[in-house]
Amino acid sequence: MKEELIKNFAIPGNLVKIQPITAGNIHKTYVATYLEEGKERQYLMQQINQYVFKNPYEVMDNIEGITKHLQKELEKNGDKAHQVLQVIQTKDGHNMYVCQNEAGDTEFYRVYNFIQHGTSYDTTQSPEVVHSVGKAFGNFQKLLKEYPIGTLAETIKDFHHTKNRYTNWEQNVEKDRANRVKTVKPEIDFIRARKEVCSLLVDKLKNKEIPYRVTHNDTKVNNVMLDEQTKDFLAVIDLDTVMPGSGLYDYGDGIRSATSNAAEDEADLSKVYLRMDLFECYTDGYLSELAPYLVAEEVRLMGEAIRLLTLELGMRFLEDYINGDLYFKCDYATHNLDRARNQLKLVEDIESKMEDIQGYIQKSYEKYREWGVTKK
Ligand code: GN1
Ligand code: MG
Repeated sequence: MKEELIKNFAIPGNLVKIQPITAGNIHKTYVATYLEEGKERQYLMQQINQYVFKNPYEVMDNIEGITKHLQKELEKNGDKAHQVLQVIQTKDGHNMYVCQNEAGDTEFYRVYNFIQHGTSYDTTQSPEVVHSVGKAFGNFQKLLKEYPIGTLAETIKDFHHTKNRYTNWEQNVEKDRANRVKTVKPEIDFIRARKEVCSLLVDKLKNKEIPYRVTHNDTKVNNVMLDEQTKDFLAVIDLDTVMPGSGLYDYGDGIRSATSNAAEDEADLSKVYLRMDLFECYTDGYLSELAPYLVAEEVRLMGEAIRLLTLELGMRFLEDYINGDLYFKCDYATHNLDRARNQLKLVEDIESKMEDIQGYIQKSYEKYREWGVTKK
């Protein structure tokens, strides 16, 4: 079945095998191996999750535009060290294959090249890796700073609109669809006590105190491919949520993901805290690429953004648990609850370290801003 599907794409050589893999929380993903002139090459086929992405056409048009721009930037800079995700076209020249399944529902498939010599990490304790991941996302935003932002579709409406997310979350607590609210009272109280925090970045954007930028919006550590040997970054992947947003979403979510001491679903909360050493590595990597392009208000809000984005995800996991696990893929009954508790514990820890966090950001920013200016 999947063999038949991938044959609709213009991939050179012969298909050797295609296998499902567990990657990400959203799409169904398969790795296909092709033999081309004696060499094996791998490709990634994904079935787009339509519960999450209501308009796959917009998703793929965004991604095609972004990847072409990134490719041009690399060529312009003579950059041979980095790669860009490539959208493989179908044999009849489309960026997706659209078909009907047996039940008569429409399905959408896309294929990407596999980043050569690349590896990614779901969690890491390596300072080198964390520095490279920070650098990768800083570089991504830098390369897209001239991209015509108005041409990008909003692939998930109000994705990081934490204020609206809070309102929806309250409504879902009220509905209590899966009859689970009674089991999560302390978590609900924790989030309610932080209601005001949820408005911070959306209000700043609205008042034009910080600019809209082309942002990735899902800066998880495993969304960067690194060189297996050197651990330098090769490419940023998972471009479904590239949209207009605040650069602070990317920084906050990146620190949340890359610098926690434990996996996102670790249930032993004593292991969950922000590692200051890793936080410093990520921040240096990020600002070494981006510092000269940031406005002062963005820098001032970076620490708060870490707290906000972590709170937002904690709220999303809890909401999905309350709703009966409709959005995130789950491996067991309380998976979303463990994820939510994990993120809320991280919020608490970030709050206790906020002064040191923002102090370091300021220091690192001063260093790389000077560096950026003198280097030009
Ligand atoms: C999802 O697809 P993946 O696993 O990279 C989610 C992110 C969450 C993340 C948490 C489109 O990302 O927003 O931060 O899970 N993506 C979407 O693990 O909702
Ligand atoms: Mg991903």
